[in-house]
Amino acid sequence: MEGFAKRKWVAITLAAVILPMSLLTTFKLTGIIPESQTPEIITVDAVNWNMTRSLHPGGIYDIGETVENIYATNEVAVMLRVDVCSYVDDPDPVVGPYFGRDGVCFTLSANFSIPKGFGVSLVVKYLPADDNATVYVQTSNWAVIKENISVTGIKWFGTSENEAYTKAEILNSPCCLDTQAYWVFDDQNTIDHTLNVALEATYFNGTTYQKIVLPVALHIFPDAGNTINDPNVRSIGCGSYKACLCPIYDTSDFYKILVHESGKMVDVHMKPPSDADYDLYYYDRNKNEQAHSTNRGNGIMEWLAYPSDPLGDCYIEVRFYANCSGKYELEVTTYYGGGCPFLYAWNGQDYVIDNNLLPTSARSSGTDVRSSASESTIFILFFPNPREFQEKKSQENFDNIWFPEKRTE
Ligand SMILES: [Ca+2]
Ligand SMILES: [Ca+2]
Ligand SMILES: [Ca+2]
Repeated sequence: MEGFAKRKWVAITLAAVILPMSLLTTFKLTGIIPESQTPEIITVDAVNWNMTRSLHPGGIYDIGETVENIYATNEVAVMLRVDVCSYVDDPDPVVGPYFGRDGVCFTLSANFSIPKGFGVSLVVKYLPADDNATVYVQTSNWAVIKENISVTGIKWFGTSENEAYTKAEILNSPCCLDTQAYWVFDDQNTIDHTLNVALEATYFNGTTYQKIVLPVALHIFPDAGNTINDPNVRSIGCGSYKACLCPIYDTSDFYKILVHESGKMVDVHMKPPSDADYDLYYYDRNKNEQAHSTNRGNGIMEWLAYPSDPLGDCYIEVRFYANCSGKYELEVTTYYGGGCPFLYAWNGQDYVIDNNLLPTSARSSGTDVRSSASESTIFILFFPNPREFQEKKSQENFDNIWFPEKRTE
């Protein structure tokens, strides 16, 4: 009897161990309980944003720009949105997190949604790329909004050697994490900075674990020089740029445009703040002014186009004229324009390019614009490039067309 009882308990013990293990294995094999595994990592291309700093002691600039990186399939949707709110220049030395240093305040929103399977975790990482900047993540309750997640860890400051982060467990789908952070610079407006922000979303899709990595890279550059011979004249190519101007300290920003292609036009737009009047100037490689766009009035966009010089760099100046400090936007493009500024004119049947204009007769230089077309020609619209014209022309309602500048003669 004793031997039978012992065998019975051994059998029960074995069953108690083996049966759950078998069931566990079965459930894992059938996917009822997913086996924990190293997730497959999908890294999306980074979305970049840039701005230059200003030279305005005590100045606060509203930036109001959004940078988004999104990954969306039938399986999952993940989004990282960074709203760059403001730039603060040399603030009060006793008030944190800046303590007299300049920096950028931004809010961040991490969103996750999955129709099947389940989410595991959201991790937001902040990594300054250089030694002269620090990132501070807001931990106050008022600055952290959570839906269907549980925050499991925050490292509230980060340097180039130790990233800051917010880690959260996903409780349900959809879920989101909204928070705020400050990117603060230790240098005196002399070096470039980059902050790499990334959202890592891990989930189980019913078959395997996946991790989506969504990077956003923020770039901040020193103020562009106030004179054409300043060592901080900023070299740029085609693209969109943001920067600030203010009276007294930052009255001009000079850019060197690196386009050395024969027959191409350099096309420059500048949009000032709605409460400021800024102007645009163009200089050749010998630093002689060749064109300008100097409309009067707040918020008026400036535009000019000029043939690129295959032998050297040209220069662009954005100059403060009147009223408020603020952020302007600069856009540089190039196109083959036949060496002359052009406009579109109505020839009685269609809109056609009329580029029989001298380079110095760009409307921004104030010279009269004349056409070689027939007397029936009616000047209708000024467009900076053919692509933009075709896009606008395809719209049915011409009342909505954007006019870079209306002819005033
Ligand atoms: Ca500036
Ligand atoms: Ca400047
Ligand atoms: Ca102006």
